[in-house]
Amino acid sequence: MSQSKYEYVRTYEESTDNVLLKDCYIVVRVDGHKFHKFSKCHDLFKPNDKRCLDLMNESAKHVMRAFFPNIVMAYGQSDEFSFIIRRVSDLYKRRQNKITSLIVSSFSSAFVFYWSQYFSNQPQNACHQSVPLQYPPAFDGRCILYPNSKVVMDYLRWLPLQYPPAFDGRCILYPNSKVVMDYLRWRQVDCHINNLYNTTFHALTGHYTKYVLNSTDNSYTFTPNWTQSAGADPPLPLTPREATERLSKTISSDKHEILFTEYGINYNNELQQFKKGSVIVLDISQQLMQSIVSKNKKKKKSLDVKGDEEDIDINSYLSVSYIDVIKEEFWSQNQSLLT
Ligand SMILES: Nc1nc2c(ncn2[C@@H]2O[C@H](COP(=O)(O)OP(=O)(O)OP(=O)(O)O)[C@@H](O)[C@H]2O)c(=O)[nH]1
Ligand SMILES: [Mg+2]
Repeated sequence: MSQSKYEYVRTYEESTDNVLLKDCYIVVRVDGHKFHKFSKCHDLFKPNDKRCLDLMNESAKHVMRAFFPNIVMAYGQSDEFSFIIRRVSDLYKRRQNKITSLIVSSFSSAFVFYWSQYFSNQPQNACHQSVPLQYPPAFDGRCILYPNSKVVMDYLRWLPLQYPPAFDGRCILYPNSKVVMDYLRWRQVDCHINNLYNTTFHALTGHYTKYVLNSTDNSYTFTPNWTQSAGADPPLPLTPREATERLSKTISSDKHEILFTEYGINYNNELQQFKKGSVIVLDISQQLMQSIVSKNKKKKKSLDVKGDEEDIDINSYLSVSYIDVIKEEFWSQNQSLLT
């Protein structure tokens, strides 16, 4: 094919298309852009909205399926998710731009795609059809009878996206498994510190949402603004400024004490998902990995691009838990993860 005279501009791309150093773990972290505003606009429950955190997990699982089997683990809390890519991965020939941009965009579109499953009981797309107006609209009113509180709650949970959310992304290289473990410990400590602060802050301001989990079927009930009705004589809610001032010189044990003595909240009973964040592991045996590698070799495909894994139910290899990754125990039980 003959080349146009403008073809030379392509050479300029090479200088910014970094190839990531071999034999290092690649970590890509996505983070919600201005999620403070996003959560306010969508009236998310404080300090944690389980619907949003579950949606983040669903979006992360989509990314792990899309790049199967390159991402061995993911960790998420608040509006962020970190993806750990195998040390020996040759995903997109380790081109940084390609890897970061694809992970961020897959995550963002999954977040929008699955939104209605978590924030609505309406069929997909029902709330997003936009049809040009043909004539001035009129509104009717309707009265609906619901037989029980579950259906009323489902109705109230119906919440269309108000605007397209965005996520930023960054890519970091780590030279060995110890630093990757410390990276994940760093994110989990951050989750713990922020969650304890936010839980106490929103208790003080009266906006704390209490969740009760039914561990037999994983269903849950929740009560927004719970502290306003806590006990017979609940403390008066503070303004955000007063709450910030009250917490300014407190240490961790002070916050536990405020929660327990003033509101009857035992922080230890908060959902593990809120206290620890979400850990998603690709639990795939070396044997299965080997068979995928050899199958792809036969088809002259490398591990970098997802092969024909239609026969594999990838979801069955993805496990979500709210486990401690700071202690050694997790790592000794998952020794093959960071090989
Ligand atoms: N109410 C509520 N807010 C949440 C929840 N998860 C995340 N957020 C909000 O998301 C913010 C995430 O923090 P940051 O990433 O530091 O802040 P940001 O506003 O996203 O700013 P940038 O990341 O710099 O764009 C928190 O401060 C909360 O305001 C949730 O479950 N409920
Ligand atoms: Mg953010």
